[in-house]
Amino acid sequence: MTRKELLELYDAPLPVLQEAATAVRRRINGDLLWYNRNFHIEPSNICAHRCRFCSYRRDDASSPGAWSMSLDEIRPYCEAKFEPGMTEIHVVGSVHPDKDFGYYLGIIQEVRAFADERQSAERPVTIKAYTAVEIDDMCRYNGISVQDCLETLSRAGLQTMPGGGAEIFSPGVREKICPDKASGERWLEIHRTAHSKGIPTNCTMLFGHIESRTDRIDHLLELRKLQQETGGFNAFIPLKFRSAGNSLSGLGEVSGDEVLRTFAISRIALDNIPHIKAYWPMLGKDLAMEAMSWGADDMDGTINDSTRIYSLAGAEERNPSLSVAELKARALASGWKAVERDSFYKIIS
Ligand code: V47
Repeated sequence: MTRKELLELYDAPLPVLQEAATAVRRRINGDLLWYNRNFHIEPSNICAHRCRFCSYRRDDASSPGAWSMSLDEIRPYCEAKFEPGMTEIHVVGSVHPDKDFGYYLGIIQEVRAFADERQSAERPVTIKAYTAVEIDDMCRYNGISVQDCLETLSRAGLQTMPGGGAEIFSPGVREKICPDKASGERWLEIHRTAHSKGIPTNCTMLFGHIESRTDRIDHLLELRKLQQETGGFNAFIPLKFRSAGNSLSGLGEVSGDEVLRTFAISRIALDNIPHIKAYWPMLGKDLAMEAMSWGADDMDGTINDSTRIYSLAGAEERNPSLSVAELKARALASGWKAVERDSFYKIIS
């Protein structure tokens, strides 16, 4: 669909939009509801950047609520969070002003060594690590190319990348909400390079702050274009802006209807990306389940209380954990068939 058609459809009566998105969802994913078993490592929240929507970042070690893990702390953290059968470790944090490439590489090496000991032949553990923004800063601060950076991380064990840092590609909006980090063009270039090296990635959009619906559609169309070129995106994740504890708090938050409309438009605009993820720690479990009937097909994972980015921004889930039993029961109650996947959407059970 064209930009104009998508913009018109955004305003269609809710049942029309829902039916259109569900038709695409069913064509691509049938009645499956995908999930995985995973935990996150957030090595630090001390960050060189000052994104206005972020409630998680701290200036330095003396700031209240700041943390920073040393390499020696990575393994004990993995020991505490890993449960037998988990298949993914998601590593994402901040751009620490004092850490060099050796630190980020060291984290991957530590996590890989831990995962190699704990994984089984049936359930290998995948490392999904570092947003394009983190990669951009590693390259700039350490004078290395994106190619070399990704090759080195991939040799150490990075297998796929999360979709964070995309925010909204519109330069005007980016200038207002996150002026000092990688541009939209740079974000796309880094994902293009990852795909060319056989590293699949996810993509995201942060919506519900100062951007317009047109900005969102332009963002989706850029992602669609890159996917047509590379085929390297596994999943798209619309991230609803949560307003607590950041400098955009005064904006409040968009309604549930607007969230569901955005999921529906995303599913329709991005029918060349196989999965739309409703990330439950951000949306809350109820809205994430509802999104399944508006184009989404993937809930992300069990998490095991290992992320703080969203609870600090006001998300309902203070200590986010979702058991497989609860997930299956919720899926069944809504008429979906829960399937456990690995990081590449191969069915595990
Ligand atoms: O880029 C930060 C977002 C992202 C807020 O790829 C906020 O599987 C809403 O991308 N309100 C990082 N959103 C997280 C991310 C992610 C998460 C889970 C799974 C995957 C995946 C990727 O979080 C940031 C930013 O867009 N974010 N602050 C906030 N206040």
